[in-house]
Amino acid sequence: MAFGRGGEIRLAAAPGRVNLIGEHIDYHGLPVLPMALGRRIRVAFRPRTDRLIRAISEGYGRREFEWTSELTPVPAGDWENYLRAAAQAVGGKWGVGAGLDAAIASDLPPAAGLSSSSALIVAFTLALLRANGLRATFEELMEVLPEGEHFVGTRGGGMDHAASLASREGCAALISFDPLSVRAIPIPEDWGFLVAHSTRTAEKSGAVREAYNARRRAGTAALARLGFASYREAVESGADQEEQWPEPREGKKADREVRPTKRADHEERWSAPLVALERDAFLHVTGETRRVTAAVKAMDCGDAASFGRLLLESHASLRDRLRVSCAELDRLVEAATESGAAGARLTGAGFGGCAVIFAAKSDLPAVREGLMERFYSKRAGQEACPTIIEAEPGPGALYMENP
Ligand code: NG1
Repeated sequence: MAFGRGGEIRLAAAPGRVNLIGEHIDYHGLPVLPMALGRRIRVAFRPRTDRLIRAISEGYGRREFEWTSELTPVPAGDWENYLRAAAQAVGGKWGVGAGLDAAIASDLPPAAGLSSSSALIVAFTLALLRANGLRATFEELMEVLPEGEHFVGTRGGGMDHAASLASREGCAALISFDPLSVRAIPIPEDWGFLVAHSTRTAEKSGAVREAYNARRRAGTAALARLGFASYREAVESGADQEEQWPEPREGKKADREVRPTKRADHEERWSAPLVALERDAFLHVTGETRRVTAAVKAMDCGDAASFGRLLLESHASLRDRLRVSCAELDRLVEAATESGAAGARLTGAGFGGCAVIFAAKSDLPAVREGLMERFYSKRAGQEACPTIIEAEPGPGALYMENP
């Protein structure tokens, strides 16, 4: 090991995930449908007797810090923040313990919408716990992990951690947050998924962070202005479907106000105008929630056509309503359907990164070829090394036999 010989080396690992459907809704407490990948972050570690945490990762260099109860972040973009987030999460709930020496390896591409950063936090958290002889339940881990991610600067939801921890092999994970639960939905054997990179990098610890947080704020503001206690209540009320939602009029997009028409029993609710981004965030969130329910039904009964259509609808809503897509992702999704995919959509926060592409397993080679021809060959320099991964549903960290 990089930090000298001796002592027993132990292992912890956590997989990345791809979200199949349910985008930008986990942070509003709504159910989502990701699956864990066979690809993972692996941590080989050796417990120490002091509080020093030392880690090395190929391509990212070596870091070390003293584990204390009041860790603060180092400058944004430094990978040490993920280690600190894990130490802070463990320290906050179980107390500061013994540190460790760790070597980290990964076969997950970074900044690709596959949640490599959450996988790193999950794997490092498990390493710290194991180094200190602690066992944590899924619920306990979910109390601290999403919060730990805020330490890095993103106000994300809990989807990535839940999927990385509690997915089952061969299954998608229907994750509900209120109350927390994970239901394994078997993926039909003949369904296949590709994850393809758009060639635009979405570096979430950088500029995209504010755009992501703004979507979250707009959705929350819309809910409050409309007087709903939660999105679940808004979806159940059917308000998004029954009311008239006029398109915004002339003017600067973000400032335009829209006022849904009043319904007798909702007079109060509609008296507050929404700006366009709030309206659109509200409609995306409610629509996406319905699509998740429909997608689970489609998966349960092997209805590939409906599942594919729902993915395309999700992409259109992320592009037109939430405005988190980009030209490359839009083109990639189109190229996928032109190549025979049943559906495709951006996955993860968007603003670049990857699309998830759904097709019959037997069609995957043709879809891959079509993407080369229609998408990657048109992008200078990308033809040589396009990032297309076949996403096979693997087990979460809590169910792995060999980390
Ligand atoms: P990505 O971009 O894959 O890390 C982020 C959030 C998720 C979720 C999606 C959008 C973090 C760690 N992850 O995923 O919780 O909100 O965006 O659906 O912030």
